[in-house]
Amino acid sequence: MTSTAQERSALLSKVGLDSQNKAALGRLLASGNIAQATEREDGRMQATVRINPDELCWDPSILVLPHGGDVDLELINDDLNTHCALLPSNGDRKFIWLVNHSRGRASLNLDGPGCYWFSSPTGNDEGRGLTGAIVVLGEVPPEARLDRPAQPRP
Ligand SMILES: [Cu+2]
Repeated sequence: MTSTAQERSALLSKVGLDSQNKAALGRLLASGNIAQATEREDGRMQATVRINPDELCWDPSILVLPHGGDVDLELINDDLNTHCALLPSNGDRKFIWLVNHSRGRASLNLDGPGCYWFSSPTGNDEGRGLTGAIVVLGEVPPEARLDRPAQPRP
């Protein structure tokens, strides 16, 4: 059992789960890059998420939103294969085809703090590593709060 971040990434690497086609077909979600969405003056957030060539991994694979709300995503498929993106959004998930070397835009609304996943569900790409997470920071509404210990504040 690892206890520090260094130990964790060292073991992920040693086991071969931090890249594709080593220990497993795919790499683990949490082994990819992390990025934060930027905020425009109108309060909308924006970010760019890529599929790099021959990596079968979203880049970043973890996108952090500073708070709930509207986010405009630019999705860029630099891979030689056609992919798609199934994205979380209040009301209904959004789906977009990304043929090779194309880009697309999606506007999402995620108002609740928490973790949302997104993926390319075609041809088992999810299982091969094309699964990512959007993490919305912020206060959990009182009615949704679990009786958990006080969280460290920045
Ligand atoms: Cu795909």
